[in-house]
Amino acid sequence: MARPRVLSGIQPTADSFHLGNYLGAVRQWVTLQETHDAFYCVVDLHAITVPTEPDALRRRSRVAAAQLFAAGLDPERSTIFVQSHVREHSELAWILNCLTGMGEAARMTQFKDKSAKFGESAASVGLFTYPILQAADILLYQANRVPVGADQKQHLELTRDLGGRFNHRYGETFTLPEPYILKEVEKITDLQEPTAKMSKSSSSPAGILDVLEQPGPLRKKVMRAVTDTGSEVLFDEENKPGISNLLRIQSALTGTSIPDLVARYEGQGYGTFKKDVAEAVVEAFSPIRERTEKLLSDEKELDRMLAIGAERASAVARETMAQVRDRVGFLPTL
Ligand code: AQP
Repeated sequence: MARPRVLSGIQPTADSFHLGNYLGAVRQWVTLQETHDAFYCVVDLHAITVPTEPDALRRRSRVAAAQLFAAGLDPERSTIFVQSHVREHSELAWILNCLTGMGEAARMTQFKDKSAKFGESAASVGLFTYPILQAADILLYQANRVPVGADQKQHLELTRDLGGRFNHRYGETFTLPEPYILKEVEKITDLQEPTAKMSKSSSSPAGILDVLEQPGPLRKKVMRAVTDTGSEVLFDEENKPGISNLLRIQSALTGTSIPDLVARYEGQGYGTFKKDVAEAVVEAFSPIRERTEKLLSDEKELDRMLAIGAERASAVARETMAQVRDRVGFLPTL
């Protein structure tokens, strides 16, 4: 039997992924390549929905791809590619745009959050239709599962709605995907603002743990993470969001359950606990940083790996789009 297909994407919007991207997405991508036919992309078309400098985009796209390989994605088993290399993403997005209601698109909360920074009227139409492009990314590959963090749940629902609408209107064409969300790591929060999501673009440097950061600053940030009143290491999201976030991180990185961690640190105060969290983060990130640096030292080879991914992804995308064009009623090209 064919393996179920998985697809996910990550934006090249910073010079490093952060701990939320790593635990909420990338680490699961690595696990899923063992059991799934895996497609993962660096979504550069999504990155330009906010003003982006071309050289920074080029650099960040390579840095993102290198981190994916460095984190353990195997180009033999997974198809790793850059979104803009496969033209069909934009083409399908246009068709899905024409199936989406204005009100439906306006309900997407990520647009509201992200546009708040510029003011809604200054935000681009691309930012507004971002989730529709995301739906195209997923439907194009007939993905069964999409591993994401909790922030993407609403976009996955829209993807299912649009795929279902297309199928209903034009005939069965798309697989409707299920989100794949690991509850324990669905929302890693900012170290300085432990009720907000850790985020490439909205966290302050002190609140964010970057995968490519050196051990020294990583340790400092964990030690300075906002903790809560009291001194007991307890999991209590409401009253101790800072310590609860660190417990979630430590549990995900070491494989020790949260109750076992709470028992281990009983009566020891926050200091010892934070030191251990810092070590676990450094231990997880250092090998990825070193491998990323090595991959980036040979851009030609990295670009070659991405070209292979683009070719494999294009083969699937072309097949889907041939069917879509025909169903919609576009004339064939002779
Ligand atoms: N804090 C988080 N906790 C758990 N998962 C997270 N993800 C992001 N932040 C967290 C997951 O990482 C994947 C890739 O994210 P993205 O690049 O598409 O951008 P995003 O979700 O918008 O993340 P950021 O860091 O906030 O990026 P910017 O600032 O560029 O918008 C997704 O699966 C996401 O769920």
